[in-house]
Amino acid sequence: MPRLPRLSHSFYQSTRKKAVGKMPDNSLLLMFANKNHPANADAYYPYVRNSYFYYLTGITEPDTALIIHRDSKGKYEELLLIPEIPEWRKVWDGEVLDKQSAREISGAKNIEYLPSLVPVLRDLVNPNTQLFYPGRLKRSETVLFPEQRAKSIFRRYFPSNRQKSVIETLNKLRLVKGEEEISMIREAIKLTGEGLELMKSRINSGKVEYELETDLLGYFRRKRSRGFAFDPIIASGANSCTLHYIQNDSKLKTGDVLLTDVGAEFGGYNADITRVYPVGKWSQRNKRVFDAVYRVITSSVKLYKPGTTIEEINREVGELVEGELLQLALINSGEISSQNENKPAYRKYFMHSAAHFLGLDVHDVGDKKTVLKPGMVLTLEPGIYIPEWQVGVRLEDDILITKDGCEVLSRGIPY
Ligand SMILES: [Mn+2]
Repeated sequence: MPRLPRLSHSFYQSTRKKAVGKMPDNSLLLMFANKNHPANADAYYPYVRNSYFYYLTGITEPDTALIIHRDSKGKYEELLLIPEIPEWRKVWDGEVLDKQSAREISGAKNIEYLPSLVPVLRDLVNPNTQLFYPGRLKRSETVLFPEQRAKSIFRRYFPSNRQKSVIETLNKLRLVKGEEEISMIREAIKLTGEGLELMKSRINSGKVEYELETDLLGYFRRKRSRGFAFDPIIASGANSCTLHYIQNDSKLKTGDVLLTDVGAEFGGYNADITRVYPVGKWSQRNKRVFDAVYRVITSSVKLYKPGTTIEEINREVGELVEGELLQLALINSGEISSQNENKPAYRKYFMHSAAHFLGLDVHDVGDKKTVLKPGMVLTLEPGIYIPEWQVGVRLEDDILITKDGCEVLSRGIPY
């Protein structure tokens, strides 16, 4: 049983039953899971589940709520409210919490979506209802994000001074990396490559993805890295089609692909590298997909030069992927000629951007219209994902823009 352990839903049914046993008739308890807190760019603070909420539900997802209502006759009903997650997010996050899985984990019969919270409360609460909410945690500091802190001091003590955000200025500076910054990124990439070489030699049918994860982490830490630059994606078989697969708890099987999208941190800077390896031998079909993506990445490097933009790179890489999908007979020319320009046919199998900036943040400052200049560092990451074949291939390199073109910083890491 490689999957991560969890308690049975009957345990959570029993904790709720005990809690409601302590509540008087005509009362209601409302409790929330912890929120996911943004830290940088699109990165979040490591998520910490709320222990009280977990104790009553077993649910670890943010933005989830629990209502327990005990009526005037002592009968109680429980309702779990889960976030309404749009279908497209499943492409990135894989199996997200849905009504069925929320029911299985928590043992609660009634599951609704979070937007029904207030209507439901209005329905259940009468003027005499005793309301229960979680009390103060031990540490009760007010949480203010750094940007709000400075602003609130200015507003309070210097309300009539002119005030302006400095972020745009700092973003422009951060975009162009200095020598020292680049050498940190080089080292992060070097460690990532060495870690991957070590890991590769340990790929075996029967291993679990997290075993390979610890091989990488152990190597990075021994080399003075704080660890992973971001939650590592170590995805075998069908998992390789989930763009942000991070559970890393499936068993490797002969004939699967193993997609690893990982990076070491070094000195505060990040690498972001994707390689795809076979478990055992390549199957013919998987190898065809790999070769297609390989051709796209090798012929896209020349797009990286001063004066261009990520928007332009996306357009050209998209066209190359389109050509490969035609060859693989996954799309046909009819679909291309009738396609909507904003949602080209290739998007079905290549649904993310081909590039992002890289630096202090893995998805660093700068956007798709930023004009490239020497000193900027970006990824190049074409991919083709075919859930019906249980194979996803992405290859990703890190590239420095130079005066006359670019330098592929990760060229030493074999495909
Ligand atoms: Mn990336």
